[in-house]
Amino acid sequence: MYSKRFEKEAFKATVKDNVKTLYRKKIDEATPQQIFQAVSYAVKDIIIDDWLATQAEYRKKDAKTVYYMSMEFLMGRALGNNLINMTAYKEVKEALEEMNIDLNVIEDEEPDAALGNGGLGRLAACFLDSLATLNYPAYGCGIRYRYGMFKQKIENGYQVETPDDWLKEGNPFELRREEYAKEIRFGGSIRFEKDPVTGKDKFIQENYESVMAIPYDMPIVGYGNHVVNTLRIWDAQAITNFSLESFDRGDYHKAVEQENLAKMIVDVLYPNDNHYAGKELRLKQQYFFISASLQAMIEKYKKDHDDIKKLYEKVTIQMNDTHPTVAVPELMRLLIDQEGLSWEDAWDVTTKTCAYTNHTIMSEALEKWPIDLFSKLLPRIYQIVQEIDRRFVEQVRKQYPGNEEKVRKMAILRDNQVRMAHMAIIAGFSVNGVAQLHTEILKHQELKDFYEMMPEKFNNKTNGITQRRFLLHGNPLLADWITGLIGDGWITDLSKIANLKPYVNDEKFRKEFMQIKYQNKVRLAKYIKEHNGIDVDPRSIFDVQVKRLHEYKRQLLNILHIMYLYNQIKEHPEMSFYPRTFIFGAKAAAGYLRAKETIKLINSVADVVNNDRSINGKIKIVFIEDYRVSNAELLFAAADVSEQISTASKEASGTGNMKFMLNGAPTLGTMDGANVEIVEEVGKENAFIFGLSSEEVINYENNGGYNPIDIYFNDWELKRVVDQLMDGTYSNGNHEMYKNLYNSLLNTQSTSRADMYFILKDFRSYAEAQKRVEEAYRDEQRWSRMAMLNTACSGKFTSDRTIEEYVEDIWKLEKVYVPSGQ
Ligand code: 26W
Repeated sequence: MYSKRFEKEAFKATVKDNVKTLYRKKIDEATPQQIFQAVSYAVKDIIIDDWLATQAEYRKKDAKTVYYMSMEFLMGRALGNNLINMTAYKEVKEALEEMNIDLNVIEDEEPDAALGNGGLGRLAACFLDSLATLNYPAYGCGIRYRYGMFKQKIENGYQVETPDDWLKEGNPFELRREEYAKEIRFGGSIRFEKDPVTGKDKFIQENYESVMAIPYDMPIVGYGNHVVNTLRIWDAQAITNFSLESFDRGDYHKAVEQENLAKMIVDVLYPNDNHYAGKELRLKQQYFFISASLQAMIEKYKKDHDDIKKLYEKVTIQMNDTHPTVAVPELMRLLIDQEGLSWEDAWDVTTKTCAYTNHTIMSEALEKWPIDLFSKLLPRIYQIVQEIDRRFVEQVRKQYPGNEEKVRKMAILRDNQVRMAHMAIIAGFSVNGVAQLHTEILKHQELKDFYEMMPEKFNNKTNGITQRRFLLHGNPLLADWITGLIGDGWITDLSKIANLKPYVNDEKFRKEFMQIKYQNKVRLAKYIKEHNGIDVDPRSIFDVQVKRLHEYKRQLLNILHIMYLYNQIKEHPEMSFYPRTFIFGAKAAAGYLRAKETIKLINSVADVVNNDRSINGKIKIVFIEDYRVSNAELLFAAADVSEQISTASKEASGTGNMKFMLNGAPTLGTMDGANVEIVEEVGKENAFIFGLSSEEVINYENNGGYNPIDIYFNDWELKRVVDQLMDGTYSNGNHEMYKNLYNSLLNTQSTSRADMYFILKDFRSYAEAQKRVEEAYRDEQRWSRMAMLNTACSGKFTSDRTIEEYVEDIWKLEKVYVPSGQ
C-alpha cells in the first residue's frame, strides 16, 4: 500500500524539495521544526489523492453520512498517527534515518491539537479514527479554536496556565476552504410578515450582528483502507465588505466591532470539564459552529437530492453531550424558514435526524441557559424552542393528566432557564449513556421521567479507544511483540487480542511481556529525568493517575494515602515496603480552587518525600507537567497500576482506564463507569476493587450525605494525615495553604456537604486494596499473569466496537470501499 508514493528515494526527494521551496535551505541546514513541516507536507500530498477518491466514492454511492457534532476534538498529534494509518510509519522512519533524521524527534516538533478538555474530546477523536478505519462516511464538525487547552506550567508547586498557541508555526495538515464560508447571525429582533405570494408566515431577522464561518478541513486517515474522512472545524471572520462599507461611512466602531466579534468567538476553548459556567460567549460558539455545519450539510444534501423531507435517509446528526443541542432548533429554523417546510414536516425530519449522547450525571455540568441571555442572542431560535416546549408540555399533560409535577420536572423552559438536556432528549430519536452502569443510572435516576415516557429512545454505548494510537503508535515494542505472536489482525479487529490468552500460561512469554514493560518504564524514567529532574527507579511499581483534576476523580484520596504511607515508613523504617513511584498528571480548570490546591499539595508532598534521604527512595512522587495526548502515550505504555478511583456513580465511563488495560496495567479502582465492564472482562482476581458501590453512594446522597466526623475521630492514622493538611508539614509552616481541602473533608467552614466525595469513607478500603497491589506485585509470576491478561482481555474496549454499535443501533450506515486514489 502506498508503495509507489512512499518509495523511499522519491519520498526523500520530496522532503528535500519541500525544505528548499518552503525555507530556501538544504536539508542539513533545516531546523527540526522545518523538517517536521516539510515531512508533513509530503505526507499530506499523498493523503490528498485518497481524500479526493473517498469523497468521490461517497457521492457516487450516495452513502448515508454521520455528522458528529462536538465542541471538542482532542486530536493530539497528526503526523505519527497518519503514517501509522497509511501503514507507512516504518518505511518513512527508515527513509528519514538514511537522511540522518530521527522520526521521533520530528514528531516531537508537532504541537498537540488540544481542542478539547478530556474524555469527551478524546472520545470524539477516537471515534473519527474508527469511523474512517471501518469505512463509514463521517464528518467531525467543530471549532477551530485559536487557542486550545491551556499549557500547564508548574511554578513553585502551583499550576500556572499559559496560552496554547498551537497554530504559531502553521498547521500543515489543514486545508482552508474559503469557498464554503457561511454567514451566522446573532441578536437583533424578529419581524413577522405574510408572504404576499405564498401566504406563508415569514420571519425576518433585523438589526443583527453577523460573522462569516470559514471551514478548515483536516484529513482523518483510515487504517490501511484508503479512506480519508474529514474533520471540519470553523474559523470566524468579519464580513469584510460590510465592514468596509461601514468604514467608508465613517462607522469605524461598527467595523471594529464586527472584527472583534469574529475574533472572540473562536478565540479559546473553555477549559472547564464537567462544570457549566453559563457564559454568553460559549453559547455564541455553540450556535456559530452548529449553524455553519448544518447550513453546509443541507447544501451538500441538496446537490444530489431534491426532497428535503427525506434528509434523515442520508444524514444522522450525533450530538456529543448537550453542547451542540442548539442543532435541534437550528435545524427546525433552516427547514421552516429557508426550506419552507411546515412545522410538522420539519419536526418529523429533525426528530429522525438528531441523536444525543449523555456524558455525565454531575448536576453542575448540566447546561441551563438563562432565558434572557438565550432569547437576546438567538431570538428566532428561542421562538422555536418555545414552540417545541409548548407542544411537549401539551403531550405530557395528555399522558399524565393533572400531574403538574411531571410538567415542572420535564419541560424545556422552566425557572427562567432553557434546559438543553431536555431539548436533546425530547427531539432526539436516540439517547445514550457511555457505559452500562451510567446508562442504568440515567434510566432509573437522573432521567427517570423521560425513560418512563419514552423508553424506546434509551440505549447504552460503552465507550472505547483506538488501539492504533494507544498501542500501535504509543507502545511499538508491545505492538510488534503481539503481532509476532498472533499476527497483525488485532490492529483492525481488537477482539483478536484474546489470542494472547494461551501464551499467558507460558512463563517465557510472561517474562518477555514484563521485559517490554520494563523498557517502557525506562523510556518514561528518561522523560521524567528530563522534565522533572527526578531520578525514578524503573524497578519500582509505577502507579499512575492521569486525568483531569476534579474532586470526584479523587486525586486527593491518592495523595492522602501517600502521606499515610510516608508516615508509616517514617515510623517503622524496618517495615517491608515495595518501592513505588506515584505518578500524577492533571490539569485543573483555572478557577477551580480546590483542584488547584490539590495540585499544590501533590507537589509539596513530592518535595518533602522525594528529598527525604531517610526513606531510601522507597517512595517517589512525580507530577507530570502539561498532561496531554502526546505524553499520555508514554505514560500508558509504562504504567504498572492504573488508578481509577472516582466516587462510585460519578465517572460516566472513563476511557483512560481502557488505555491502561490495553497496555497491561491492572486497574486499582471503584465499581464505577466502565471499570465495572473491565472487571467483567478480565475477572475480579485481576483487578483491585475497593470502596462504596454506586447504590451505596446514591443512597447516602438521597439521605443527605454521611458524617465523616466519626471516621475522623476513630481512625487516628487517618486523622493524623488530615491534620497534616493544616499543621504546616507540607507548607513550610503555613497553616492556610490547604484549608479549602481540609474544610471540604470536614466541612468546618464550607457551604457544601462534608466530604461530598466519600474520601474518608473509602480511605481504609483503598489503603487495603493498595496493600493487595503490593502483595501481588511481589509475586512476579502472579503479577506478570495479571498484567498480560489485562492486555489479552481488552478486546471489548476498542472504539471500533463502539462505532459498530452506534452504526447498527443508531446511525444505520453502510460501509463504502474506496479504491486507491493513485
Ligand atoms: C458545560 C461544561 C462541561 C464541559 C465538559 C460539561 C461537561 C463536559 C464533559 C461532558 C465532560 C467529559 O469529558 N465527560 C467525560 O466523557 C467521557 C467520554 O464519554 C467519559 O469517559 C467520562 O467519564 C466523562 O467524565
